[in-house]
Amino acid sequence: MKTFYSPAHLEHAPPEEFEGGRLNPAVEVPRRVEDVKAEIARRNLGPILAPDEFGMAPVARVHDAGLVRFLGEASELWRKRYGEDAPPALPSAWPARGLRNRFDGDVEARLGTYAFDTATPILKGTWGATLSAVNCSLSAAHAIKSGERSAFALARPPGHHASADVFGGYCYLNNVAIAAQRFADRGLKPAILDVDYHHGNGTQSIFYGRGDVLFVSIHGDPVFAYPHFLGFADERGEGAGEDANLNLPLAMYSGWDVYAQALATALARIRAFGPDVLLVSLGLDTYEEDPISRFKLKPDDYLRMGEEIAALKLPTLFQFEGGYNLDALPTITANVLEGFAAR
Ligand code: OKP
Ligand code: ZN
Repeated sequence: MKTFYSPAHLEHAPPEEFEGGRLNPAVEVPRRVEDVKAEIARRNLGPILAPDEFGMAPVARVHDAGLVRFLGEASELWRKRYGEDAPPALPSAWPARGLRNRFDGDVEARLGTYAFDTATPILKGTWGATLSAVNCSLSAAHAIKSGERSAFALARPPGHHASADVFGGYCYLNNVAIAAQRFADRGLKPAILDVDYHHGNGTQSIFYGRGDVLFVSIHGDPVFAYPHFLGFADERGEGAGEDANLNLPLAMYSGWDVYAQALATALARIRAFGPDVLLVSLGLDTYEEDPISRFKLKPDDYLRMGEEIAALKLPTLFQFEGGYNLDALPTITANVLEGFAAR
């Protein structure tokens, strides 16, 4: 399997994150991708390639122009205002109910308008890293269109929490959605399977009104899990997208027995949709010792996950998303890819 990787992600290194009202060290860090890359090389899972440049047109197919412009200029505006050595840009106020969204405001106003949480700081290198991640996804899509059975976009920041015009959840642009749209624009019918512990609210919202892209997600029930405000089972799509959205929220501490059943349901729905290509939002934060999540998957379960996905016999793009146990992350990520390749 070809893996696409760019070192540009190293320039996006958030120092810290609010958690439980306190500042903790960040978990979405460069080492995640660096160590997975090393494991892929160690296990000889295939070539690790630099992405091609695809420019902004594929991004504009998914994202709002105002969000894209803001992400591109936010760091500079922030540092002009607060100084070159200012901490990363974060919102401090949001246009909640009764207030006005302002798409043309200053950097403080637009941080509130475009961001939905405080977990997603904008640093000097954030935009470059974000674009490199998109290019990895598009390169993986291109490899699959050229006949590869599978490809892995090993990139960060992740993307599945970013919607057309809102960023958050460590995500700025939605890598997997941009790749799925690319397939759709080339006449292929995509299905997206999101196995990250957190619901892919951004991906869901991008395709919610569309019947040409299926979105299926298995995740911690938003009753207790981030992102809190989307991901419930009654969200089934709307209009032309009715029944093209399937959420499978699971209870706290779910292990492989429960998870495997949900995965079987997800795969059956994907099969029934009859897609030409599968995109997997591959979050590895379902692991039993993930520091921010509460599922109980074990290392060998990820081999099974890869095998089950392979049984669909679809060209498959794996998109790296979450997963924060740095000791286990290389092993469990490579296990999915190896399980897939073995079938
Ligand atoms: C990104 B991905 C709550 C902190 C929430 C954000 C989690 C983002 C997960 N106090 N932190 O889906 O792995
Ligand atoms: Zn996650």
